[in-house]
Amino acid sequence: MSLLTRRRLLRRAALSATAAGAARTGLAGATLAGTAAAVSVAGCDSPPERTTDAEPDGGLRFPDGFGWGAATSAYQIEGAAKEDGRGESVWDTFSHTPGRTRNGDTGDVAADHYHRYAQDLDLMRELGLRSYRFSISWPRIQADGSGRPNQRGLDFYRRLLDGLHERGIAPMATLFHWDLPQALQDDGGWENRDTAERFADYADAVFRALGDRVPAWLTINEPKTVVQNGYIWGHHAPGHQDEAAAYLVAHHLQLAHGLAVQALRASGASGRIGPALNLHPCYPADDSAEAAAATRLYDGYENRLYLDSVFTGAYPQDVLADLGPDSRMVRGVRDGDLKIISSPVDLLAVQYYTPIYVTGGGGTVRKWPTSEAEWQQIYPEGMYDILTRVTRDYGRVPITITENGLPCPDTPGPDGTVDDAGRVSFLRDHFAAAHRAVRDGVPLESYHVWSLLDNFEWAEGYDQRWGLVYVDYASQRRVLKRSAHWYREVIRRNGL
Ligand code: GCO
Repeated sequence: MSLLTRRRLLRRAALSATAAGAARTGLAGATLAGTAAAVSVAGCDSPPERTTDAEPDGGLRFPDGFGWGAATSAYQIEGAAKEDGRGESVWDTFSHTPGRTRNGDTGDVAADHYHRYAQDLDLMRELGLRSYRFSISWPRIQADGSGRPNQRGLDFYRRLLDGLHERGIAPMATLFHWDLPQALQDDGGWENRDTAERFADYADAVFRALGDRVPAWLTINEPKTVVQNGYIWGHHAPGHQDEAAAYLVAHHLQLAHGLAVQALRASGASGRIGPALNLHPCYPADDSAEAAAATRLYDGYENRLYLDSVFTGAYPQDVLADLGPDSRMVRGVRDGDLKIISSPVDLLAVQYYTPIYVTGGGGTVRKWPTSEAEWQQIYPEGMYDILTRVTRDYGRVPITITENGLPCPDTPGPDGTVDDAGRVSFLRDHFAAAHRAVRDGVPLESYHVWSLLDNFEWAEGYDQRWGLVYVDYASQRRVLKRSAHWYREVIRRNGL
């Protein structure tokens, strides 16, 4: 791996480790070593411009039938970790490993959605959601990642899907949101090319069982996060720090995506399908030629590695050159792989949280205040930039936003309400940026706020609250936050 890349990754690891450390020790607003300036936690305490959110302003109308929605994932909300034949996932192993998650939190119970899904479906109807993006737990369908599907697991998702249809809410199902069956990890996980084949078999089983109920499928949630957090920095499952393996994992995740697309077509199921990518607009931190060059390569690792392979059938040459011909990734690509990966898709799921500012040395600096999540700079303009860039560079593939949101220190007041005014401001600004992109020709179909419910935020456990709906984990009581009431009005008016 080139010196630039190594320096970049090591610096990001240091920044990330500092951030994780800062977050873990509650120094969430701390000045991080090496950043350009002190950052403060914002986005949650900035009051909305208007005195009331009950009636969003007029003026910004979205296209008729726009798919206002919310998103979740199986391991983060379901709980019932050992129920009805569910097998172990890498996140069960990781969260039960001392020191891996904040306070030792696990997804054993989470928001108990497996048992409370009917109540949560009613909440979605109360909000007026048009669309709901969730994920299917692979170990609930195949306990060990292969073989005959678990009927009780399939039955849970049938009940959930039927409940969505009964309430007029369109389902969008993610096949893989990081909960790889542990048995497959024991066989090498995503470093093992066979796992991509196992994923295709699992996808086929799900398409055949549920394909008549699901109009939109997403294949792999955020392959980049599995690569970076799971294999470079190690603070996500499986917790490896192996840069050489990381980009071979990227290739196998992309291959799994392509094989699942082909499996859907072969199954005869009628739904649409596409990837779910967290895309970070990358900007030079200064106007030097070095920063421009470093930003280009950074964008290659952050965005083009995943977009180019799916939409152009080739990995970006600058990234391949930077990795080197002897890298495990380059050596792992076989003839025909990129043709599989670039099997035509019907939609692209974009997940936008933060921009990245790149220095001439290939490091990163912070330019905007962050949310409670130290890695999240609050920059609504980045939503406009990434949406218009994708349409400009990759054509008019229909786009759905499947994640956008922020964590806030939400606590119920004396009257029991949860006043997350900052989340209202954040969402309003990002909706407005998305509206500008639509006005400028981006074929945006829907927008899923992350997240419907407060949930298990991976290594941060339950300390970060991202939901429109507050979850009291002791009682599992749900409380609609101010942002949920505001969002309901946005949906009713189809705009701001
Ligand atoms: C991700 C995941 C979600 C996270 C959310 C907040 O994008 O990392 O898809 O599971 O919980 O993004 O970090």
